[in-house]
Amino acid sequence: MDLRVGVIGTGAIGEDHIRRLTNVITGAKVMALSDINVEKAKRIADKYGAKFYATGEEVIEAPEVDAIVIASWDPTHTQYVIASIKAGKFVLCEKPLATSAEDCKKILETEIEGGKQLVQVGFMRRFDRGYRQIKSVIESGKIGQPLMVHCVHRNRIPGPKHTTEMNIKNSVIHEIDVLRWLLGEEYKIAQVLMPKSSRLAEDGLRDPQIVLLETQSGVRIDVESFVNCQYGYDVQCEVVGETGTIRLPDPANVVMCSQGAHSYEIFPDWSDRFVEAYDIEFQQWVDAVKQGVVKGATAWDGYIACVTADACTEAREKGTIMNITMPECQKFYNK
Ligand code: NAD
Ligand code: ISE
Repeated sequence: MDLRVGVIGTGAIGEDHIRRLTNVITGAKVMALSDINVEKAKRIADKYGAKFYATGEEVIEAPEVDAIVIASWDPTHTQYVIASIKAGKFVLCEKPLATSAEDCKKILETEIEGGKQLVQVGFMRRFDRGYRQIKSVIESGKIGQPLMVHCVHRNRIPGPKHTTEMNIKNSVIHEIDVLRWLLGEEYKIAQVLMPKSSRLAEDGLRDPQIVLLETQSGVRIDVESFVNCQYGYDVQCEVVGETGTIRLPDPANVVMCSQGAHSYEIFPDWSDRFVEAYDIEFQQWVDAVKQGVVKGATAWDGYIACVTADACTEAREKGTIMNITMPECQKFYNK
C-alpha cells in the first residue's frame, strides 16, 4: 500500500519533492498540500491530483495523510514538526530542523514525550554518492586518520531575503551535518572570518564568509560560504589524512572540446547537483516509514547541527573564537 504523504510548502524544493514522490519514488502518493502562496499551491495540487488545504496544520491533521514533508521557510519548521509529532505522524523536515538550538530542544522534548522517533531531517548529502565514498575511504583507513577538511559551498545567487546569518544557518548547516557524519565525531571550537564582501551582495549581506571548525580530536575544518558567486553551484570537499587525501568528484558531466577549450557545464543549483541524493533519501524515507522507523538524520542530528550553527553565529557576531558546549546524546536517540 502507498504511503500517503502531505506536503507543506510548495516552493522550489517542495514542488520538486512532490514531483519526486509522484514520478520517481515507489510506494508513495501525495494526497494533500498547503502553502501560503495559495495560487501556486492550488496549481500544483491540480497537477498532481492532491487536495489543497488552507493551512499546514490541516494537512497534518488530514485523515487521508499518513506522513508529512515540510518544505516551507526555515522559521516555520518548528511549529509544523511539533504538530506532526503530536498527530503521531512521521515527518521529513527539510533542513534546518529549526533556526535555533532552543527551538530544536522543543522538538526533542515533544518527540521524547511521544515515546517514538518520528522526525527525519533533510540532510540529503548523507545520501550523495561522493560523500558516501569519502566516508568509506575514511573508515577503510586508506588515508590514515583525517587531519584537515577543506570545503567550498557556493551558490550562484542567494534566495530572496537571504541574510548574513543564513550563510551559516541555512547553507553551511549542510557541511556542519555532513562533516560530523563523515568524521564520526563532534565539534569543539568555532570561528568565522569575514573577507572583503562582494559588491553583488545586496541589502547589507556579508558574503563570502569562512567558517572554521575544530573537532574534539583536533581535525581542523575550513568552509568557504559564498552565496553570490554568480557562475554556478559549486560544492567541494577534500579530506586530508595522514597518508593521503580524498575529495568529492565534480559532478559527472561530459567534457566538451570547443573553441580552444576543454569545458563542462556547471549546474545552476542544488536541484540538479544533488538530484540522486534527494531521490535516494526519499525512497529510503518512504521505505523506513512503512517499517515504522527513522533511518536518516534524526531530530538529535538536527539539534546538534543547530547548536553548532548557533555557536558559529555567535562567533561571527562577537568576532571571537567560541568553545562549543556539546550536549550529551540522550538515551532516547542513542540507539
Ligand atoms: P521557497 O521560498 O522556494 O519555498 C518555500 C515555500 O514555503 C514558499 O512557497 C512559501 O510561500 C512557503 N511558506 C512560507 N511560510 C509558510 C507557511 N507558514 N506555511 C506554508 N507554506 C509556507 O524556498 P525553497 O528553496 O523551496 O526552500 C524551502 C525549504 O527547503 C527551506 O527550509 C530550505 O532551507 C530547504 N531547502 C533545502 C535544500 C536542500 O538541499 N536540502 C535545498 C533548498 C531548500
Ligand atoms: C538551500 O536552502 C539549500 O539547502 C542548498 O542545498 C544550499 O546550497 C543553499 O545554500 C541553501 O540556501
